[in-house]
Amino acid sequence: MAQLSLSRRLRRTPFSDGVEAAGVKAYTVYNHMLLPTVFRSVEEDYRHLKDAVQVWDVSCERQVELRGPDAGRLMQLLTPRDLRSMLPGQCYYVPIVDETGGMLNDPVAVKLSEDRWWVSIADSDLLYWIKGLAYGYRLDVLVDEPDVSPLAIQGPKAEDLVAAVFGDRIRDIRFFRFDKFAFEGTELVVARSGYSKQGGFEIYVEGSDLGMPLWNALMEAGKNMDVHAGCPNLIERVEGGLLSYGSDMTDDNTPHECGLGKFCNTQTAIGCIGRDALLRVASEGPIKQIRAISIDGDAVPVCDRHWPLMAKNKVVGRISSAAWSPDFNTNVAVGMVRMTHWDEGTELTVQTPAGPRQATVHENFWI
Ligand code: THG
Repeated sequence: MAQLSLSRRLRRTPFSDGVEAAGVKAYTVYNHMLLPTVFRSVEEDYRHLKDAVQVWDVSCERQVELRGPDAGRLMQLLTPRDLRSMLPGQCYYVPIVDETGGMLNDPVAVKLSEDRWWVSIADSDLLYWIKGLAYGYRLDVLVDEPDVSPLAIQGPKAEDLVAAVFGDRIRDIRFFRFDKFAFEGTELVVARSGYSKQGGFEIYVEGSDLGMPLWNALMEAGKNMDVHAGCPNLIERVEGGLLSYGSDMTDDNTPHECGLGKFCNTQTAIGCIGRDALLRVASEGPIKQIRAISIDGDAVPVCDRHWPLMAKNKVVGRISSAAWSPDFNTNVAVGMVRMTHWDEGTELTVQTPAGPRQATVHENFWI
């Protein structure tokens, strides 16, 4: 396999020295930044994530900061999720849509105060859309990308590790809430969240200089907990049904097609740019939707293009992510399936690069 050429365009992170010292074996590029994908092997990393605790360099989850009197109004322009009841200290998973109802991103919104928000983005250049809206609507708000880099602590021992560094008060943080905790004299936002179903925290590291000291403190405190550097794990996130923007959905999809209807309150999200378009699709319901799919046979190859899903000789959907699951002893996958074939138990054929395989549609993911 060829190598990935590095340059200043492909950004390093405040934790890159630690990631390299931990023996990173592969990266992907996400928001023009390095994102580790493998340390020992995808399967070993998976086992360790489910059994112990990992420290993840997810700096590539860049923050778009909205600051000023119109920050809340701008935030509601972006999403069909009703934000009126959201309080400072809360995080919301928010679909972001354009004027056609197409998904532009699926970030975590962090409400720091009434007039200050962070939008913790997935892999698309959302900054320019938000800046354009702020300018076009002549809003009194500053929009930029601050020097904030999330570091995730994930796994069953995550709470013990984070408590060892920040103190027992960390245990009081509820899911998708945050509080502030001091590290070397700087107050940092620490939330109970993260891109795994194993539980854990995300530390929003403000100021790159703090990166390696914090990385080292966590590694030192976790020595007796089998802590290791890790990263979002393909197998675990497919088992858990965590979607990947750009892979599982694009601006061609509505939130309803992505199964994100539960994060939309389109009727009451007054202001949302895509509201009229989404009210139309929400009334009828989508005609295709993301589903969990199991694929029979031995381990499938990496899914780096759509794999057609067939019923008889007709294409009725496509697979977008797939991996062998040791715990479920089958290939787990994410796919978009037409309404006529999306019911639980529907049997289809998937055309993989390793040949045709039998596949089964499920209404729920594995975790
Ligand atoms: N954390 C932060 N920023 C992020 C991600 C993250 N930015 C990029 C990417 N991940 C955005 N996508 C997601 C997808 C899923 C979730 C979070 C961000 C997620 N979903 C939970 C679930 O589906 O079970 C919970 C959602 C809820 O109940 O509100 O956590 O991971 N900072």
